[in-house]
Amino acid sequence: ASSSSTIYHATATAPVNIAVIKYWGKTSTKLNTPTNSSLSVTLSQDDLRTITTASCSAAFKSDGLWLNGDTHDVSGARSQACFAELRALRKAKEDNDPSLPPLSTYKLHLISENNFPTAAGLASSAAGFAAFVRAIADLYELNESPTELSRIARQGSGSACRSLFGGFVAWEKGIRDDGNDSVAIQIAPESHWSTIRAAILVISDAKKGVSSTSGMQATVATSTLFPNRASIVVPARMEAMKKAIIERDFETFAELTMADSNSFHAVCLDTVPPIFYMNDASRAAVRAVEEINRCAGKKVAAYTFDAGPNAVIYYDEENQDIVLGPLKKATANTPGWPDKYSHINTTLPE
Ligand code: 2P0
Repeated sequence: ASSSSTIYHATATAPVNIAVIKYWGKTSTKLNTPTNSSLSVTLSQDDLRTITTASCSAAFKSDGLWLNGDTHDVSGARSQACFAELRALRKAKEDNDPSLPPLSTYKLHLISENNFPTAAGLASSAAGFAAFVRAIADLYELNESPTELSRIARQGSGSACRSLFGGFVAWEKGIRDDGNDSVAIQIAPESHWSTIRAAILVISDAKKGVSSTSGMQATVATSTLFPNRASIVVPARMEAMKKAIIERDFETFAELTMADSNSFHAVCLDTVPPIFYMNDASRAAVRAVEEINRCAGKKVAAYTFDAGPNAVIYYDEENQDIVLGPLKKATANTPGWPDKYSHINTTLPE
């Protein structure tokens, strides 16, 4: 039995994903639709994740979100779009089954916690909005597929759509004007290639200087390299990357990952005014990986950098010693390399 003070709740987690083919650029800022498709690897829940409890009650006075104990504004268009979509799906369920409590009419409270520094270029918004959508969908007992929920999470933060799945995930940019086919699909589950590892070198946990949203809009508006990247380079890479993943071809995976990170940071530099996300320590990590691969005589490690200086290094677990040993040595000798957060070694879920 329910009363006006009944509180309904559900808890969900979503891991961080790290793109190997980068999302950078929007065709619509309102719909959060991208100029190019992207592809990522979802990290283990045990390593970097957001955990969110969604609750609702007739007694709640307003919608609210608390992240790591601080209140966050949910009046923005992105949070509101997610709330509206999820409530509409719940409302349809209630219309079909009048015995259900009218949760769609209640205000929502979201309590969220990250187990990693927020806004440090570690894709906190991706895990955040994915957990936000997943928790409310669970609270509302929605049966929508992860792909359908990804359509909603995309409106919160683009990269969040990819965190609805584990394993290897593509965000297909879609061709519809309403954005409804701009969704995530799983290319392969984590079990397909469970020996892949990611080492995250946290060079700085400071909040990034240029937000992704404003940075990508500036790039789209001013970079002359960007149209070639979005329409020619990335579409070809998406196909090659899917093939490399299906075939568990680490060398091709590594080549494409490094090339796409460099292409993304090149269009950032080509933006007016230029955007610098990588720093001297980031470049030292690049040189260390290049040297590791040269010594191995093949590509055993791949670096990638997001909208911040932190390095993510992908490798196959069989090469752990030849990758992490020299990487630790090289970074220990680098001026400006931080003592804290030196390495978070992550594994994909089993
Ligand atoms: C990615 N990044 O594919 C790329 C690589 C950063 C560099 O997705 O404006 O926070 O919320 O849609 O998703 C960061 O962009 O941007 C991002 P919004 P988001 O992971």
